[in-house]
Amino acid sequence: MAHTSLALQCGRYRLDLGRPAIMAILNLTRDSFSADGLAGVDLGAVVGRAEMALDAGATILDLGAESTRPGAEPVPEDEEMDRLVPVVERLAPLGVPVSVDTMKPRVMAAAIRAGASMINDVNAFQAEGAVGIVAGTDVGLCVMHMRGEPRTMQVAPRYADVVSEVRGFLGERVDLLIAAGVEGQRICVDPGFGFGKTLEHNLELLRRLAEFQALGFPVLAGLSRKSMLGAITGRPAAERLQASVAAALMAVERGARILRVHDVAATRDALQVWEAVALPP
Ligand code: HH2
Repeated sequence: MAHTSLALQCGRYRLDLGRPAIMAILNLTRDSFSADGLAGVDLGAVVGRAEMALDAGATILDLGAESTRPGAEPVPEDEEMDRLVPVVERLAPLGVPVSVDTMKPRVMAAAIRAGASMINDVNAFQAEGAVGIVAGTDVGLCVMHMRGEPRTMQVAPRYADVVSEVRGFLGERVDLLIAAGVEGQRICVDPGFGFGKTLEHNLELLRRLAEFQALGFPVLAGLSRKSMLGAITGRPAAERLQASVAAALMAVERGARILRVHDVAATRDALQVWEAVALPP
């Protein structure tokens, strides 16, 4: 089994993953912050939320301007860029990597120019030109598995063995990135909970998450408030904090080293307990 690196290089930052890191989700989608569309992102509010997330223990900020919820419609490229670029410029000086969650190569390039240190692509850099854009930079990359595309991905997804198929896909994408010149230390991998998977697929992925360590890259897990937790608990997204923390801990127990979460403070507390037990001084 390959040795999983316990660090991630994101531009000028080297994230030590000896202890799991928290990536805070900051959504710039129209429904989160806006009133008036393109110019509707309230920069002050986003910066305030980012600072709160950092105070609470986040060490990566993940900005997204296009919802990838099942059934979501794509956001036009220019609109996505207009929402993201001013925010990246404001957050980049805060002293932690700013990650941008996008599938679009032009948006990736604009985000990197604006100061992003990481690109989080739920489409695993499969869009034409995406690999070329990120290969020529020094940013960190999150390579995630998705079956299909957000509009249709939850329509009857099937796998013979979800873990080996998702892992095989991630391995191929990583090989391709490395062949294009990306240093391995810039890569992390993510099985993509909820992206073209049934509840049973998601549970199997979490149960067997440790098998992803064989790829040799840090594993990122995004379980926060996901509908799989709603299916289990019967609760709406706003009431899934406890379920999210439970799922995050199970992911860490199985080797995840970056947790993408909405609720940073609660996740931090849970991780501190886990660290006290699992990582004695
Ligand atoms: N999940 C969402 C978006 N981006 N990126 C990674 N690497 N892993 C994930 O699991 C992941 C992701 C879900 O997106 P959305 O439904 O838009 O909501 P939110 O961003 O609030 O989680």
